[in-house]
Amino acid sequence: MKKVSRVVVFLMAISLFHSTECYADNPIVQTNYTADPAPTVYNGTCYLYTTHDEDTIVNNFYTMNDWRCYSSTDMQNWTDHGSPLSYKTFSWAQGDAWAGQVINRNGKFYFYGPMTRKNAGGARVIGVAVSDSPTGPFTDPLGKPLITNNGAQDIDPTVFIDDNGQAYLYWGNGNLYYVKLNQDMISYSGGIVQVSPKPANYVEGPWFYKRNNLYYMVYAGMTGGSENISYATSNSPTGPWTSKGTIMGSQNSYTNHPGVTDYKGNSYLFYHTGNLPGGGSYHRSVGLEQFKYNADGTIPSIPITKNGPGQLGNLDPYVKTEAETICWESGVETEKCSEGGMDVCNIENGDWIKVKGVDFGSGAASFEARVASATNGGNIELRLDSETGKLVGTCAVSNTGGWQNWITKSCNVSGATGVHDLYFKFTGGSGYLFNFNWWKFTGTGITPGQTSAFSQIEAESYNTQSGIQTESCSEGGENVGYIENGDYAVYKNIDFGNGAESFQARVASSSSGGNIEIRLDSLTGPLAGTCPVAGTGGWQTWADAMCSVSGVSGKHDLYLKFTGGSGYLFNLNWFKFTGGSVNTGDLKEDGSVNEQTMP
Ligand code: FUB
Repeated sequence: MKKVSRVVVFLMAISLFHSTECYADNPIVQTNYTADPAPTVYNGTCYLYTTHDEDTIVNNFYTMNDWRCYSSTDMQNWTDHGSPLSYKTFSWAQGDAWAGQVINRNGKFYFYGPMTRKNAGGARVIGVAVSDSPTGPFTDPLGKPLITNNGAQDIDPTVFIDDNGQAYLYWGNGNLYYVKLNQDMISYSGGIVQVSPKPANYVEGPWFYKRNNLYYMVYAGMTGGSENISYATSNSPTGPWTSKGTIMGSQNSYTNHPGVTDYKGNSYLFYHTGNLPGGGSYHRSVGLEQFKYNADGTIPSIPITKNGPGQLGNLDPYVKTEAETICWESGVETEKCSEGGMDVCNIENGDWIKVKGVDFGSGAASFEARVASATNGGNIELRLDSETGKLVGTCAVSNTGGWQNWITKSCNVSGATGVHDLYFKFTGGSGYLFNFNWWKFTGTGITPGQTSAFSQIEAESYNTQSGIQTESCSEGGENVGYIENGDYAVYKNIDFGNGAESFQARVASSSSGGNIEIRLDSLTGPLAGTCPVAGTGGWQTWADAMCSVSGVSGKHDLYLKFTGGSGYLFNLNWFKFTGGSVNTGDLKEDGSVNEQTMP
């Protein structure tokens, strides 16, 4: 969605929701105007495909070039996957990327969508595209439309595979049509059938599915000059259809459009309204409501709410989360990220992101953010429960040399325990401040005394760090990498009990290595030992490096300070201390490492 003045957003939000809760959770996407929702569940995640109303409306009509994809595992925080395809995916299409749907068959994802055809007088047709991933990219396997029937009416395909493997494609504006798709999902057998009689007040936007042996056709019907959502049922996939009435009206939009799915044992209706600031019939936004089928399988009337459904479980802040996983935001946008996926961009002073229902458990100690900036940067304020709520940390971001030059910044956190809505409030000077790719908190650790120096400690479980990054490790999980001279990692509250005598580190290096200085309680604190790390022949060729330590017992904050020459020194997967003496590799006792234990 194009940035509008924050004052305008505020006033519009107040007038829209007539409530002090201006920042409600419907519509579920605020960075774009989205319409025509099409959900599908795959591998435990709910994927939502939408159409996209462009910010700039041309000829006072639907201005739509691409489809978008979002996903959620809690139905409140939605991750933006960008655009998996557009009308330009189809060489024969000239525009009008209208309501589509994606279905998974045999590990492939098939998208069906209407477009206007080039050199065909504006005729609408339906194309099919295929991908190996729910988030695309999709390609056109036919190089031509799949459905060309009645130029004005061939829109809004809905697809369903019955228990016997027969797939059906229904579609149509004004009239409802279907074909039986072949197993390949990109061709059909038999003719195009027009449904007669069509369901009562049928206009467009059909959504076809089956539940408990009953077939449902949910669709956009018409009453009182704007579209409602109505439905019909049948005992057969090809009808006849019994009209069951209207389940939802419309709000601030001429059209409405259903997408129905079950997810984690609940039933959901996706729809669209004109309820974002700047919204209307050509600036629509997808909303979401949970509902319960009546005992006889009928669908109750479903009101449009501002809060949407309940959150399905809390979000874990201690795993890496995409910055574009958003419940609500103010002012930011998203774009393709050079590190894959999307990042949050166009961040200006005062903008913010809300992430709902974050469980900090017994407490967070530090925060990491993957950021990039071509300007002077700014700050990420970490606040609880509102954008002006309790400040639990501030992460300063400086210039990184480019909008896609990514670094990981970390900062201390205190006072974040239990479940809260987490707000990232962005502050700084004027203009765009920085881009934001992902974030992660680190906990205060287990109860003091439980982090034993003698257990294997993952290098990436640090509380704070300087200069390093995490990456995926060939031995599983993650390792710390990109270590340069002077970088360090801090592990709080490590219990050395009655005393440690040796240190063992799992390391890999494609260069000549460096040293790990083992220091207590500060970066310049007592030096308990220095562990030399030699080259191992590769950044993922792992070996054990060892050294003796002395003068360390009881509980300390452990500082691992990395020293060496220029460039990247080595990677660190894990480390641990032992109570006995070790072979340090200095077999000749000449002060240098003559051998390290290889894997
Ligand atoms: O979004 C463009 C068209 O408007 C869709 O294809 C219809 O269902 C209606 O929502």
